[in-house]
Amino acid sequence: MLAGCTPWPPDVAQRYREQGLWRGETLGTVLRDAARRYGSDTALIHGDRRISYAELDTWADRLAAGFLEHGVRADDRIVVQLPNVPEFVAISFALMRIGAKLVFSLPAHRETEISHLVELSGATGYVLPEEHRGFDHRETARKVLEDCDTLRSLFVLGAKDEGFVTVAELEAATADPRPLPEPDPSDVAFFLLSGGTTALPKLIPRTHDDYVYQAGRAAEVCELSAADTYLAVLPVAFNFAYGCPGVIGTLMTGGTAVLADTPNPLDCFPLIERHGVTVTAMVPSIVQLWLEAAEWSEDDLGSLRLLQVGGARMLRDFTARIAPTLGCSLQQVFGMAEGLLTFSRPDDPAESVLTTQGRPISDADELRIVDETGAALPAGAVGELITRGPYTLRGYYGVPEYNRRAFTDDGFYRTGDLARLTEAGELVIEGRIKEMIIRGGDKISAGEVEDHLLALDGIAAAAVIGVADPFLGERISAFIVADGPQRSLSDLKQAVHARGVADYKLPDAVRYVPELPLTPLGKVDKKALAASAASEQEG
Ligand code: OOB
Repeated sequence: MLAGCTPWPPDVAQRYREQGLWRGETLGTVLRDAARRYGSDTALIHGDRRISYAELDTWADRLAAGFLEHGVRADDRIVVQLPNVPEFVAISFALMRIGAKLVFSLPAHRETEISHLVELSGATGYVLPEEHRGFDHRETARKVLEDCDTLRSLFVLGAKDEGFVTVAELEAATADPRPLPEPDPSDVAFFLLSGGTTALPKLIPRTHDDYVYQAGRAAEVCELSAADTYLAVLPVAFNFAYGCPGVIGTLMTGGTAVLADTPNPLDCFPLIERHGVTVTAMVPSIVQLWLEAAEWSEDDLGSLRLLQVGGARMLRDFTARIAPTLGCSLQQVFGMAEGLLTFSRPDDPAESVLTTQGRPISDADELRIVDETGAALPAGAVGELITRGPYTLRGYYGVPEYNRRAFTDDGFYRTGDLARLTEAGELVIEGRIKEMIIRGGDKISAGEVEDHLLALDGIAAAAVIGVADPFLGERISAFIVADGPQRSLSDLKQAVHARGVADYKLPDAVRYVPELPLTPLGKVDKKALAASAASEQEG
């Protein structure tokens, strides 16, 4: 495995292989096999473009030759920042076939994030779009090239420009007829970014073995087949849309992946009707938009059979609206770029689907709920979720000090999520440990206060954060999007109090906002809320 990454212990790896979980296949061969089986079937759709399995396969080979010709080698780290376009998929397979390690960056990333990723990974190359949503990424690329010593090559999807190799130039390379040396399936295929809300992202090494297993297993649980059409609503660089089962799982089962430019229902609903989309995945804030749009939209969503929703907490009132409004089954998903996935299953009891995040996708996933001392808690008790398994990382890239805190001695990843397990083994996420507000010594889960606020009439959305306070250490600050009359702070406190809640959990301050700030992935951006609370305090 690439230096700086933490391999699974040899006996564990051997067990995963013996159990047939790790198949010893690279993602590059997975596409090769799919092209053999599904040849002329449509693999990808974007706008008016349709790309067959066979075309995608040879395209990836041509691009691989192009990258080699332009100096990319096995083990080079390459930051890839592309929107949802077929080139994203072809380029990712091309680099994986060479054995180069992709670092998936999001379209919303700017100079700070890209420099950080290049430095953290020691990247030698950066693949970018010329322009995306009105932003010229070439400017960023030039600055990053100047600032980061390791970076040598800039690859642009767009017109020829000084200092850039275009994707068209890569495609024009003549493939060496000799087959490329096959990368080691147990080695890193790419790096995903941690969704850390407090710091810049860390790099999560994902191996061919672990990711082929994850995407394939996720596809099985979703009962994907060649008859399915998956709509990539979220950025494909996001684990959820890439391989849970996402685009990779769809390609493994012979289906078609449609790439959406935005998650907006105005873009997505017509795609569902036009291509007969059967499955898609999104975060709750996008579902909210879809539910509103479905009320008036005339697009036919009848083909949709499964909607995967995950990434942030949802209340039962909300989950209960999804299936009836969109006319498909809801699947709750708890996931993380680090690995572990839990899905509710099509045949789970209706109430479980509405109120739990389902069960792990693999029997080999190990989940424990532990207290502050690390002692395991019984079913029903809330504590920190820790996990290990065949597709959950054993260490972030190049941060040994941090890894000592983020993992237990026996290799469990400390998720930082507060959760409980039901008697039936379903996971229920209750909040984030780091979103624990410590107010005058009392510990309060932000999620719990948010749930109480959301249960009141006239509140469409609520986010709660801790704000530094000279007397209490922290006080509870609530940001509310109202869809009814706004309550004064004292009325709000009374209303929450009337729900039978301890006084120390009542908000100390409330601010009404037109909407909550969201991260690029559509989760509430608590960092932005904290910054706005801090600037108000100063002012
Ligand atoms: C997904 O991945 P990340 O890496 O962006 O974020 C992971 C974190 C989890 O640790 C948890 O705090 C939160 O997001 N989360 C949820 C959740 N699913 C994820 N919190 C409550 N309920 C859920 N259902 O967000 C992600 C990756 C793959 C599939 C789905 C989501």
